[in-house]
Amino acid sequence: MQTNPNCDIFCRIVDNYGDIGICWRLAKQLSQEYGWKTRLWVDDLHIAKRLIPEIDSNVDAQIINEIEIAHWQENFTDNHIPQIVIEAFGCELPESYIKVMVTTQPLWINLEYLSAEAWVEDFHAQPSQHPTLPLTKYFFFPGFTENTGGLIREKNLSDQRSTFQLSNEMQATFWQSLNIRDEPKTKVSLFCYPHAPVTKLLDSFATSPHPISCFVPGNGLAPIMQQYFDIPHIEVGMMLSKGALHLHILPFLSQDDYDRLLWACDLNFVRGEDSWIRAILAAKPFIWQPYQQEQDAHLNKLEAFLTLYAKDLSPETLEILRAAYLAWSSPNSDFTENNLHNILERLPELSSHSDAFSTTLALQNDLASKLVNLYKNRV
Ligand code: TRH
Repeated sequence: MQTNPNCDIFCRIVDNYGDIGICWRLAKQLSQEYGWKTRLWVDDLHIAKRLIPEIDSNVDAQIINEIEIAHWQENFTDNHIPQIVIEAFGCELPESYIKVMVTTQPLWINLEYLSAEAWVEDFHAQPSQHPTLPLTKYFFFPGFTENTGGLIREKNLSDQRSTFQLSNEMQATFWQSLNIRDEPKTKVSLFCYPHAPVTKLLDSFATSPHPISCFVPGNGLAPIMQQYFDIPHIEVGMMLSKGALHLHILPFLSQDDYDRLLWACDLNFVRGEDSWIRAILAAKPFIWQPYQQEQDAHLNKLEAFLTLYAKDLSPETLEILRAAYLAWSSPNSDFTENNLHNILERLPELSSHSDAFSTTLALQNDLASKLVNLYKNRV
């Protein structure tokens, strides 16, 4: 009988939370659903602790949720090579480790960033020979079609999400846990890069014909909020009002609570990669701000996603959505009241569209199961 394989995931935290957010989510799924003995190498335990609060940042090796979290430091000496090695986002494995890999020949995966661009299908799962050593690395591209690596999606996610969305009691408990009184306002969550036209969005909320509750988790936008409301400091738990806008400052939530926030809101502003995927899987309307890239390459990603996501929308709604996405994410963008108010008017159509899109995606195999199959086909 075959025993469950060991797997190392290497994560270098470039900036923000997406790298560790994705690696931690994948590590949990491989361990919990497939029994893989997973070790997660992270170079910055302090940032990782934001997402994994159980981490003791003074400890170089610790077990959390049956996953070993190991501190990846400059003087890397470990030479226990598992059956599967996942290098997240081309983070470059330690040289000493690669040399030992030559002897043991693990399945070496380079996990790439998500994109809806068509070329992804051609590059997914393609091998690449190491330039000097007898080693092969496979490029694993997440994506939205069956010919890509799929999306990270836990087995019970859809069920958990729909149970929560159908239960007034579960939602009430969630809002209570955040000390928020659940009122009949349009609920919007806001997670974005600070260079987004946040002030214009807040103005659009303030002039909305319907009251808006806006929830801002984490402190990334605190300086903007401070200036906008002209107050000396921002604290978790504050509720700030202007016109139709009621803005709630939330703590940085656990990944599970952040999911619940996305499930409970009527519209979600998300960014980067992992919050984007979670918003798609929340089956609610969302506006995505891609991670800014040189020469505006992120706008190609944005267009590719819109083409795929919005193809079944009515032409008017597609135009409204596209205008809002571009206004939110283009450099020097001019996000206007109309952008927001048009979206709010179309929420019912966008909502059933998002629901249908996430249902279609749920029929595809998820990223972890595709990884596991790649491994199984090799042994
Ligand atoms: O933090 P990000 O901007 O990460 C980015 C992207 O991944 C980008 O592609 C990459 O190149 C760059 O990092 C280096 O956004 P992202 O991907 O949405 O990751 C945020 C993570 O934080 C995600 O796992 C959700 C989690 N999160 C919480 O757990 N609690 C919270 O309250 C919030 C707001 C987020």
